[in-house]
Amino acid sequence: MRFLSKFAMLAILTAVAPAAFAQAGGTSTITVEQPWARATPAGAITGAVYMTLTNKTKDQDRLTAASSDVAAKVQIHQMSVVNGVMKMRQLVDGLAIPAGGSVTLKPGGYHVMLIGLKKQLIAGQTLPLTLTFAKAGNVSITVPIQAIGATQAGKGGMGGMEGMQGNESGGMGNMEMK
Ligand SMILES: [Cu+2]
Repeated sequence: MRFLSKFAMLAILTAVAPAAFAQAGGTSTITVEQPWARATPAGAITGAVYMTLTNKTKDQDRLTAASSDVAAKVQIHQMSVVNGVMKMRQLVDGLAIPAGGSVTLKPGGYHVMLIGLKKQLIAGQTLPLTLTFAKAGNVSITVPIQAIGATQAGKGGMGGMEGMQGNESGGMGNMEMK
């Protein structure tokens, strides 16, 4: 009986939470803070979106997919330095958000990759993004676009050389896709 009631409760939470509480910026269980995207040079075919995801539940959740009107395809990526070379790979199993914890997507690390951009990402504009979580369901957000050199939300321009050295926005530079 205990098992049954626990299961029933979980089923109700799972069914109700995303629909009832979904709003820009998160659900009752997941919040999305400080989302931002990097502006892209004209003609760029890829872009990147960053944010902080916080899981307010006692169970791990997982960002499993994303989509946006501005890109043909959206993937969850991780960038890291392997033998001195920046490499980027798709997280095919998604990105785990620990119970009661946060994960920050930022330049040089995790990011949501926009592939096959349908329009240039221009600083000062926004783009729509829908994130899909294994447990929390879909979260649709509006992402502000920051200047190309930006390195964090709200700080435009003058982000140093990072923007020019083959990062996940703009040109693919010296990165290798796995
Ligand atoms: Cu990427």
